[in-house]
Amino acid sequence: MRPSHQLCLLGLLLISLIPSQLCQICEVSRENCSYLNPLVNTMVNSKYTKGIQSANILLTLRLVQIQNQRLEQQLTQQIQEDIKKREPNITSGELALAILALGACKNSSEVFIRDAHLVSKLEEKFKAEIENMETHSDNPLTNYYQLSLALLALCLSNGSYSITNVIPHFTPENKNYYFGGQFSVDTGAMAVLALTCVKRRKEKGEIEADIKDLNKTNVYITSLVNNILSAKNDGLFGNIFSTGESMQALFVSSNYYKNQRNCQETLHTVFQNIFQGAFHLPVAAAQILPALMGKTYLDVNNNVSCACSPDTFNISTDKPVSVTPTISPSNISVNYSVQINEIFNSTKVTVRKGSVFLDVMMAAQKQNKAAFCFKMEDGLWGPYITSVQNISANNNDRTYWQLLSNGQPLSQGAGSYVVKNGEYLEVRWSTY
Ligand code: CBY
Repeated sequence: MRPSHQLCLLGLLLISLIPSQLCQICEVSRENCSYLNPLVNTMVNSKYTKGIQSANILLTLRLVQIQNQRLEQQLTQQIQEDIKKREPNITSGELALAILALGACKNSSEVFIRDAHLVSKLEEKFKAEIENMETHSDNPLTNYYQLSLALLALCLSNGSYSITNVIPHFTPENKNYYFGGQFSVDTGAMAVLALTCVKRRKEKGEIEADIKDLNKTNVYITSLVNNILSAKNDGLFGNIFSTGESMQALFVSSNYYKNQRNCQETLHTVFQNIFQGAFHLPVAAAQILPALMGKTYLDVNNNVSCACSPDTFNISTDKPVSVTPTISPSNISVNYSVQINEIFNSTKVTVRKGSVFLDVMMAAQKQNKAAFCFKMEDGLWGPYITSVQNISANNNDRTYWQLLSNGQPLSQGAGSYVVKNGEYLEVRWSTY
């Protein structure tokens, strides 16, 4: 554990002890530690029922050494059971996160990872992603965020992959870094972490690679970092939900946070968002907390024993800020439409004040099933709309149902976005 991290956890060391090489990391100082309490409380006090999908939460608990044995045990068990039950259908990114979380520090899951052959299963899933790209016009089975997670987990857990075959797929020119023409900062950040892991292992002589491949890796990292930096807005990268992982990418591969002003700018906006309750979903809290405590996914180290530091966060047992906002008795009315190419189906619906996008979709469906019927799947980020009017999203065609308000794409899902009176809401059949 780095000294400055201990400061946050234990409040023991003086700032002057922090070695200067750590200046590239932008983490919350000891006196501001309490700003992180809402994030920790959300993670610790939420109900987890989603099996392997909760791997992201366990990974963060272990990385930042939040001691909660009951929760760690519960999540570990759920993840292992889900792997046994759903293995062939688990995606590459889910399995990668599970391997990272279960093996984040020295613990008894090591045996499970080995006996269930998780690393070789991930190698297979990674290959299948690349094969799908070869047969489906460069489209992976899932997406590049997951492909990057898979490469990262393989790199950290000594899995095998051919650098010469894999690295060219990560060229920043690849369309999979872009959704609807816009650079996906989350995806770029995860790719930087994965490529930096490969680069470091090669530099340390732990893996063999051609010098040409190493040079390519360096060029790709630099270019992806520049794309992340170009997506800067008010100290955030992309939006608030991509900032944590972007910070991690910048920590491991750039000097951006050497400048304290850059760090203060990011932390200021992140704190504001914490106050406003932006991180009410445990996954959102889990994805930003490591960076705020100066940690990155590259710190996953299965040789370090799992934490036994005292609880220093003020973990309350209160329920976290509710996901469903308090519904007040007054009603609001919004416009809702479904757009498929040039065809629009529009309606006006009345919902309770404080309702979310999904409530509007359900009210419209009740009004007119033929025009507004839809299906969804429950994920870590809440409901994901899979089909509307029986037209389904498909990764091989890069199609999905986009959510918009007043013509602008939303940065929250259907279960989180709180609608306003008079707003024009839309689900649009789109390609990404
Ligand atoms: N995780 C994944 O595989 C998801 C990767 C991710 C890059 C993710 C964002 C980033 C993250 N940190 O987890 C991602 N979204 C992807 C890849 C996608 C595509 C999914 C299809 C595929 N090929 O796998 C796709 C279709 C482009 C997509 N996201 C769509 C949407 C919209 C969902 C609408 C619907 N049909 O329900 C939506 C709502 C955007 C819109 N306006 O339509 C959307 N995503 C959002 C807002 C988000 C953010 C969620 C933020 C929040 N608070 O709810 C996101 C964090 C995330 C999840 N998407 Co996508 C990005 C952000 O805003 N920073 C790995 C797995 C193991 O867990």
